[in-house]
Amino acid sequence: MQKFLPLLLVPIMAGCAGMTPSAGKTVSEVISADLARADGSWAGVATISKRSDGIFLSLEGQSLQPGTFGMHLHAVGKCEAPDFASAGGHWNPSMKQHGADNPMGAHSGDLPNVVAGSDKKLTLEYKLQDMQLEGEGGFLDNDGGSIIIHEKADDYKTDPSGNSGKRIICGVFKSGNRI
Ligand SMILES: [Cu+2]
Repeated sequence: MQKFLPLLLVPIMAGCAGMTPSAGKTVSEVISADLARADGSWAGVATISKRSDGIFLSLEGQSLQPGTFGMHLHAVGKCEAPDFASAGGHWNPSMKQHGADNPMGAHSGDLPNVVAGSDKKLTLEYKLQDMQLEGEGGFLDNDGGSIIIHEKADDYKTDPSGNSGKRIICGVFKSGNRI
């Protein structure tokens, strides 16, 4: 099991150190994950930012086939190709079932589907409603956390993964790549 250094809050004031947060929002912490495909090629960057107005996930992906893809936060910060099974199941500290449309749902790591257009790019900024980064059950616990993009759209109800198919892109969030 991979161990990470104790988490530190890195104060970053709006407007300095090259950060360009939304006007008037103080960013207290940013962690990022490089996204890679099973063949190792780079697919973009995902970022989690702790801001004065909440915790946000941003995503910039590239070179995808146009389409709609399921995406989730997974429980383990390990992306081993080719199937990325090493990332474990969805981050689910409250032991619910999958999907916002599932009466027994949802996982804390459930996210909206993402859409790549004809430019093959993905762009997203999403407020994580149910995010806890540190502490007991936190996303960045000792084995870290990851983000996975799947080959198909998530139906938002089928346990455990919304019928979203194979894991095609994976990225690891961890303390060591905070910026
Ligand atoms: Cu998933």
